[in-house]
Amino acid sequence: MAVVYLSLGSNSGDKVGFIQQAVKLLQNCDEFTVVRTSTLYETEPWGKKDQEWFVNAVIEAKTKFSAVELLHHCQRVEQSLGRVREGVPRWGQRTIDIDILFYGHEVINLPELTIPHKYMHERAFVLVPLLELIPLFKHPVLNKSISEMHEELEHPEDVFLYGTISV
Ligand code: A4P
Ligand code: MG
Repeated sequence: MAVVYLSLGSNSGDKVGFIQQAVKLLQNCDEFTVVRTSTLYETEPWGKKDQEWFVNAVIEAKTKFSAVELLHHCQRVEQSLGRVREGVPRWGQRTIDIDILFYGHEVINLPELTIPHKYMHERAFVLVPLLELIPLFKHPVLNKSISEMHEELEHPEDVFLYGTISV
């Protein structure tokens, strides 16, 4: 069993509904159990600014999946919620995006999978919800806690409390 942290984001349609459905679908199997969820946040787009605001959350889960199996599990859930990748620019609009932030303390560098997630330390929409769950957890490559990474954000995008996940 590995303890993992996933980032969920949506900026199209019923954003909160997509996040709640994603949480349900993710744990609709024996290999993945949600342990805790952060609250939901309304967040300014990071990266590509000229698009709708996002709703974001982070979940803590236990899984029997390997890291690559977990990526494929997340991608299946994205697909079943109607995520279209073709023709949409990088960092562009999406019904649901599920990123793996941490897989235990492992460091993974594969062509299709980088863990810890390569931009997580630059993103308030990831660090603020993570602060609720694991403020003292240390990034295994940067060797900094979530609190430290949050304090060091230079130009954090706006992040507002939005509500709680109910599944
Ligand atoms: N991939 C590599 N590592 C990982 C990982 N740790 N978790 C690969 C998930 N996927 C990982 O992702 C592209 C490829 O990344 C995948 O095929 C996978 O093999 P994608 O989801 O197809 O494309 P993307 O999401 O458009 O690109 P990318 O670079 O993953 O973007 P991000 O990092 O997901 O960022 N602003 C706010 N406020 N809130 C957001 O949620 N999200 C993004 C997307 C940008 N701005 C945002 C938000
Ligand atoms: Mg992604």
